[in-house]
Amino acid sequence: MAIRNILYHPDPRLKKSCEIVAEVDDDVRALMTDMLETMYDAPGIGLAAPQIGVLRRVIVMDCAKSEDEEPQPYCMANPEITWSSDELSVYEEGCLSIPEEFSDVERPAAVRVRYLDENGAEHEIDCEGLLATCVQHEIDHINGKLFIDYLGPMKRQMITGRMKKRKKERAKSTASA
Ligand code: GNR
Ligand code: NI
Repeated sequence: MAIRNILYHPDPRLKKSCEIVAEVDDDVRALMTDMLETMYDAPGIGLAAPQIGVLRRVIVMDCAKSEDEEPQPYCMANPEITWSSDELSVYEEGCLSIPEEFSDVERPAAVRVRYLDENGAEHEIDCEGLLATCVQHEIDHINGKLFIDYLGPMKRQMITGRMKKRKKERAKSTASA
């Protein structure tokens, strides 16, 4: 078990479409465990493998409402949206790979998702509310897409510009440390 480093936008690895998982083996299970640990530590409600530099179709989520509520971890390999509602909803989204930036994104309010769990068993579940938003955000990651890709070019460039500036500042402070 290990907390992994999260990659920050812009990074070419966050723009790649990820590889299908041929088999949910011990290697994939270890990846899922590390991803959950990294996500809870951050903290975040979801994490996709490319965010830790692993270009495979694996995501994890936990959208439990509060700290007192039971944890609701999901580990998914090869998640696929098999149905989307016509109804849309807007959430203010954030991303662990784009820290401190938040924007409204409109997406289908409900989706059905088919995936393999940590044992390789197939499931199909209906998601609504925050879980629906989160699972679409994570599936976008494994297709090389970020929530800022839904914004207009001006907003997207503003955010990317700020992220590049912070990347330089981080590089400077580690060089002088
Ligand atoms: O922690 C996260 N919060 C969040 C809030 C609204 C919509 C999506 C998300 S996912 C994000 C974690 C993350 O970056 N997952 O890829
Ligand atoms: Ni994200």
